[in-house]
Amino acid sequence: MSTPTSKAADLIARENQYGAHNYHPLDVVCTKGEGVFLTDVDGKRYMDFLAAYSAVNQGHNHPKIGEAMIAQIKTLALTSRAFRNDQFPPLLEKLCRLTGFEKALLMNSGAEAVETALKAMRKWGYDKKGIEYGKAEIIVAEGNFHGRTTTIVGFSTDPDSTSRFGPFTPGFVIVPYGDLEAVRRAITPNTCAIFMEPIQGEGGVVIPPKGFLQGLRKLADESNTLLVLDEIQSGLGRTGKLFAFEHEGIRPDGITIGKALSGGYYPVSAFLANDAVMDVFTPGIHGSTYGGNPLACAVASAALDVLVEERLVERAAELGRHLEQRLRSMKTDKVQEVRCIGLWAGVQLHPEAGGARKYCYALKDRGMLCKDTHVDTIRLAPPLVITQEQIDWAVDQLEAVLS
Ligand code: IF1
Repeated sequence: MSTPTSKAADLIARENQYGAHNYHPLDVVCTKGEGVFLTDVDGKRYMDFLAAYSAVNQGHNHPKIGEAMIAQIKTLALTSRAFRNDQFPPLLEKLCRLTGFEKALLMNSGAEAVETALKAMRKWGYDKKGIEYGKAEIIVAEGNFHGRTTTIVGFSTDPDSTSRFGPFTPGFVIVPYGDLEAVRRAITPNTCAIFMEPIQGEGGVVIPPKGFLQGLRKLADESNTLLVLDEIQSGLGRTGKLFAFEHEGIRPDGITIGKALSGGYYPVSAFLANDAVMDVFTPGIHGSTYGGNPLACAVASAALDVLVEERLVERAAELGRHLEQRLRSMKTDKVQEVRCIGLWAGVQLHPEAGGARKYCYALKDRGMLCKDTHVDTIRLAPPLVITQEQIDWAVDQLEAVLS
């Protein structure tokens, strides 16, 4: 593993001295982003196979999104929602037309969109389903990742996310991911919603059994329960569809989105649903200072345009098939399982391989950045603007370090 140069070492030391140690990042100190590439302070270029956890599906520093941001910065950045602005309505309309939902509620971080969705699910349960107040239950999945607030980590099954942050918010029922019978057994008259990722990202790109989402849809319909899906990481083209739920031809009652909604320029997230759910929100009961601000709307609008105009969803589908074929034909005895959908893959190694992190370090030395997860899995998620030649080069590096 290469050691940082003096410039990088100085910056790392200052980060360690003045920054909370809530991450253990790779020792690469980036100073420039462009498309699929990041450049470090010593001028070394890397191919980014994490894409800020799918926040830069459009590629780093996409000029069209940047230009839209700069233009808006020069006119109006923030009014708060106490007043109206000329960027918010067009973005709302664009989002609803693109997603097929009747309403959108704009927030900032993904966790805030998730918290918004949780509040909507519960209030729908009380106001519309008639659940006794205080007894609403939401069914969630083992291995979930929905953000880092205390309510959200309270229903995490990852000790790193949840330990020593209690006491937690009640009303969450955890079932094995992909297990429809377990979901069926967990449903009670107090269940207001089933809330899951259509594909689990942090879990290591865990793709549920075929028919799982269709089964959730059926169980939700049979029990007058909402089905809300967290598409913050799986959405906006990553899996080769605009949203991952489209792979099973179902419609959820609501989704959360974020990350690539702004192409990596600015925190923008949203909860989307039809009127029957969204009308639980009445004036003054929910909001956020920056939610739906003009700058966020201008950035998100351009980010969505890039997704559509550059056919990034179709690219992810087409190049994803190539990525999967290359990964599955790697000559290595270290790989236990390859999971791949669109341009999103988890390469799970045998425990005997010694953990994924050391291979991420070796890949960094070869000019490729990616992230390990859950000890044995290398997560691959390049910007959707990647080319087939770049995919081939990247898999060649991966095959070399795993040989
Ligand atoms: C970190 C993980 C990924 C998400 C889904 C909501 C959120 C996320 C499906 C919350 C955020 C980020 C958080 C970031 C690293 C990254 C992550 F490793 F933490 F789990 F992607 F897998 N729903 N995921 O993936 O969105 O509030 O962050 O905007 O916390 O280190 P956020």
